[in-house]
Amino acid sequence: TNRPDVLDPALLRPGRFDRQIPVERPDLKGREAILKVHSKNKPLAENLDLTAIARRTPGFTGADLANVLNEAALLTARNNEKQITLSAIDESIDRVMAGPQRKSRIMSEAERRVTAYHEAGHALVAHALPHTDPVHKITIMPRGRALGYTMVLPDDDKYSTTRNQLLDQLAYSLGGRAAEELIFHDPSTGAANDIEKATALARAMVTQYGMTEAIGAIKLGTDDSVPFMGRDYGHQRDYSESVAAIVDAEIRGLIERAHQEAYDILQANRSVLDEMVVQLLEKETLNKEEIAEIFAKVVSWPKRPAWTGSPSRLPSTQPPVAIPERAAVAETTKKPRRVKKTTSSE
Ligand code: NHX
Ligand code: ZN
Repeated sequence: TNRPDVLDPALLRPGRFDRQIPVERPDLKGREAILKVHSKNKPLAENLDLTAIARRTPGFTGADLANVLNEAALLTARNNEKQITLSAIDESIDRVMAGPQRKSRIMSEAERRVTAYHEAGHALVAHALPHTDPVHKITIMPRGRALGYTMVLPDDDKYSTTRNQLLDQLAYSLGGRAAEELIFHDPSTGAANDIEKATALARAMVTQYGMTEAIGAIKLGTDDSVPFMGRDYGHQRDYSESVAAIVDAEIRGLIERAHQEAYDILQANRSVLDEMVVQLLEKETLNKEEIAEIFAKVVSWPKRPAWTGSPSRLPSTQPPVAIPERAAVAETTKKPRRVKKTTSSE
């Protein structure tokens, strides 16, 4: 069941269903193993690396991964090819994530340009901020309901997220809207989904993660991810009107600061933004290497000051203990990237 919360407690007493086994989304290793199972009877190109595919599909379920391989097989057959290549897999990952290409949707040059600035805005903000995942792909090819999208992908599976990572994510989400404002002074309705995501994230930071000073480490409201029987999805308020006003002010503050941050980053890197737009209008889709080349000149944005949540909790000036030598060496030989990340953080 997805709803253990509504089971009769009598069912869950010892001797009945007395053990709960959560089945979560697969991690990197799990995804690789699932891909192995579903690719068994499919003709994969020899150089196709299942680990690489697993890396590109964080958050995918087993069913999503099966779908990716099926779509890739169909695309391959449709193109009269014999073997499933990485480019077929790439297209099918995009399909599963955002829907099919809409080649027939005719976009005016003016709309393509707005889309290009919007996506370049997301990507530039993500690149400039220190706690975001690398930008993997940018496209202004319409797909599903979207006119364009920007994909960031972590190098490794992450099991928890810090406040700075979330603040960067907020700014990145608003980067598209900020670019529309900076360049055209007349924002579009298209950013609705970005705004919805940013608002939900800011609300969670305030009411679930204890990441603002005015509320502190208090959980507010009943869980809104699980619908209660017969009731709608939504936030059930279990706090007073006056606390609700503070929550609203904190959400507003988080969004407002992230929006400004995004705007400032774009303003400070205007020539790179324009260059990205020129390339997008010409090539439609840019991959990781092409993106890195254009972004080489981006000014890295400074880290935020230390934060403990209260002026009476002083951040320690004494650094944490070093990561044990053994672990560091083992990681260097396997995944050099991860070591770099952990040792360079403050
Ligand atoms: C429309 N779509 O509905 C057109 C076709 C601002 C350049 N009139 O933020 O495409 O305007 O970074 C999930 C996914 C609404 C839910 C995408 C709900 C898109 C997408 C509206 C780019 N990229 N917006 C974006 C976009 C649009 C929309 C969604 C969704 C645009 C933006 C959609
Ligand atoms: Zn957007």
